[in-house]
Amino acid sequence: MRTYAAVDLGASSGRVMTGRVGQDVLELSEAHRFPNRPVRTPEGLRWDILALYAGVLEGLRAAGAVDSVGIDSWAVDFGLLDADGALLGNPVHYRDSRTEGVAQKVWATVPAAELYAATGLQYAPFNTLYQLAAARGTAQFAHARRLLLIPDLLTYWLTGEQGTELTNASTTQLLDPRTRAWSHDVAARLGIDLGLFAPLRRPGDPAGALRPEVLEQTGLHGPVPVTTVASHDTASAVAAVPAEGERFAYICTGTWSLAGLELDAPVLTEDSRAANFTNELGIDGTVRYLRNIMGLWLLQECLREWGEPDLGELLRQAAEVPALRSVVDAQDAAFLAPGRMPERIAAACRSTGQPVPATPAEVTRCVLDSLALAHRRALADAQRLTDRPVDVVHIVGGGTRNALLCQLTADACGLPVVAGPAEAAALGNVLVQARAHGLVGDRADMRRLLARTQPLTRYAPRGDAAAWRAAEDRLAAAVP
Ligand code: LFR
Repeated sequence: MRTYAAVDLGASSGRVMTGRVGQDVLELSEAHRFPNRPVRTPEGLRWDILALYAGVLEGLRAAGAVDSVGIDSWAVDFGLLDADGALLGNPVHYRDSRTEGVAQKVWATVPAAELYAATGLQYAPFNTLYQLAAARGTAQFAHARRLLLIPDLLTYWLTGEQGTELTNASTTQLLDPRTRAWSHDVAARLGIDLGLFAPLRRPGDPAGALRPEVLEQTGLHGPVPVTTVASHDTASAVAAVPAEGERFAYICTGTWSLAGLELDAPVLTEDSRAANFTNELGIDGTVRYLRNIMGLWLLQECLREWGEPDLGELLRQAAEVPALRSVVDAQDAAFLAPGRMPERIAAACRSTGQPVPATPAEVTRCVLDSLALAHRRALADAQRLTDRPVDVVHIVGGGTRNALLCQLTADACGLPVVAGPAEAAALGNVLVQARAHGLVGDRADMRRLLARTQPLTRYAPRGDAAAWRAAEDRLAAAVP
C-alpha cells in the first residue's frame, strides 16, 4: 500500500488530497481545502498565487508522510520569471479582459484555419498564445526569461526544478498534437520565443524532490519525490473516467463542462474547427477531443449575486419548474467574464424571444436545461465529426453532485449516464503517480480499479427526445 498527495487547484478552491493505492484499493481523503480567491487589482484580474502556494504547503503538512506529490490545476495560465528565476507579478487570470480583440490581430499573421491545422486547439480568447500576444510590449514581458504554467510554477517552488508538462502545454496553442512537440513554425511566425518554455516533461516523469526548506515548512521528512502528473486538471479527470471499453463519451463538470471523446489521433479538419472542438493531449498518447461549455460557472455566478442561498433547496425548486421554457447558448463566450450573471442570462433570453426567467429557481432551471442541451450538442457533434458512436456518457467532477444536471444530461443525450467520481482530477493525479511507481498497469487497469472502488450513480434517459430536439432547433434558429 502506498500513499500519494494530489494537489488539485480549481477556479474557486484548491485541495490537497491523500490517495491510498494498493491491490484493489483506491481511497481518497481530503487533507486540506482552501479558497482560491482571484483579486481584481488596478491592472486587472489576477490569481493570488502566494495564497495558493501557502495552501499547498499547509495541505502537505496536513497530508503527512507520503510516497510522492503531484500537482494539477486549470490550464493556459502562467507565471513569468526574470533572469534570476524570480516571479514577475501575479499570474493573470484567464477571465481577465486583456485578450479582448487580440485573436483577430494574431489571425492577421497566422490565419485561424492555419492555426487550427497546426495546433488543433479550439478558439478560446484565453489560450496562452493570445495571452502572450496581449502581454507583448509590456515592461513585465520584456524582463521575462521563463514562462511556467501554473502547476509547473508551483512544482518549481517546491522542488527548484523547471519543466513544462505536456498535457497542459497542449493548451497553449503552441504545440503540434500530432508530433506532441512545439510548433516551431507557429511560434516563429508570431515572434514567440520558445526558449521561454522549460523542457517538456510527460506524465509519470520525475519532477524533483521537495526542497529542504519545504520539508522544514511542512514538517515532512525527505526525500519526498514530486512526480509529473497530467497537470492539466481536465487531463487528470479524463484519465479517471471509470469507463469500460471504448464506446464512451465523457463530460468533466465543474466550473466548466468539458464534453467529448478520447481519441488515438487528433482531428484537424475544417469541419472540426467550425464546430470549435479542441485536440488537447491526454495520457498515453491519447487526444482529448472536446468542447468547452461554460459549465456550472453560470450557476456559481448567479449564486454569488443572490447572496449564496441554499443550493439543495434551490435545485429542488428548479426541478419543479417546467422544462425547457427558455434556453441560452452555454457555449457563448459572452458568459466568460464575472458579474451580473442573472441579468446577462435574462438579456440572452429576451434577445432570443423567449420567456425571461424571473425567480432564482427559474433562472437555475434555465441554466441546467441550457447546460444539458449544450452537452447534447457537443456529444452529437463529436460523434459526427469522428464517426465514433458511443453507448454511454460518463460524467465526472463536481457536477456529479448535481443530480438534476446529470438526469437532464441523460434525457438530453438520450443515453445512459454514469456519474462519478466527483474528485476525478485528484484520482487521476493519484493514479498517474501510482503507475509511475509500478502500482497499477495500463490505462484500462486504472479504469477497472476506479470502476471497482468508486461509488457511481446511474441515470437512465427519460423519453422526451422530441422536446430536446425542438429546444435545440429553437436555439439554433435564434443563435446561428
Ligand atoms: C477546467 C479547465 C479547462 C480549461 C479551463 C481554463 O478547470 O482546465 O479544461 O479550458 O479550465 O484553464
